[in-house]
Amino acid sequence: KHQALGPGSVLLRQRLNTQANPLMREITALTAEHPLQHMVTRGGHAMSVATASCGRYGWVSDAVHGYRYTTTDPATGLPWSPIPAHWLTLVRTLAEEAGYPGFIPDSALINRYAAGARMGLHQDRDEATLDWPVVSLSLGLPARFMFGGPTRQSPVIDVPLLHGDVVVWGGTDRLRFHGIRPLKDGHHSLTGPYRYNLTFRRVQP
Ligand code: MD5
Ligand code: FE
Repeated sequence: KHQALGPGSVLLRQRLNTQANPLMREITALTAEHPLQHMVTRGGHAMSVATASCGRYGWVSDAVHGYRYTTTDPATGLPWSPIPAHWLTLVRTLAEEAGYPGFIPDSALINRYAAGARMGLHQDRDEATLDWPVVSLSLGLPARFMFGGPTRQSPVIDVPLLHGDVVVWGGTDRLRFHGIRPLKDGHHSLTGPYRYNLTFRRVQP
């Protein structure tokens, strides 16, 4: 049930059950207000993953400024919507199960992968504090997660991430390189042709 992926990382396989349907409905509502966007990296490449955020801080990128967190959505000019209260409760429980009690995220990133979408090896280090874990929820189509090490050259292990899986990445694993291999096409009864990934973070201490 609780599988250690690394010294600070825990995979909670198929942890989401009845929560998956309401999560998907709320994703649909949130992304109606804050449309999923293919953010552009510094240098001008559009990402294949489409993203939106909620919470006090949202993760954005554009060709001029690169990756950063903002309090307003560049697509609409509006403040990001609050993280739904029951998401906060769920995520706090999941983090506690993984050994990180008291987690209150101030940012939730919604990643949508269509067939062929991928995320190259990277570190999550745009946050002003690295003391808290990242809690990641997978919905819909399966993905192959690449779990690397402290450098880009470190060997990578492949971990399948399936509908309902939760991973909590903390401690010394917080800065490991990681990515997602190109999504295979398919159909899922809840998400259709997509994989959704929700990642919850603490951006400001
Ligand atoms: C995904 N998303 O499945 C992943 C899940 C992202 C991203 O990578 O940046 O949106 S979060 C995976 C993660 C986060 C923090 C640390 C580690 C993995 N790690 O140490 O391997 O779309
Ligand atoms: Fe990441």
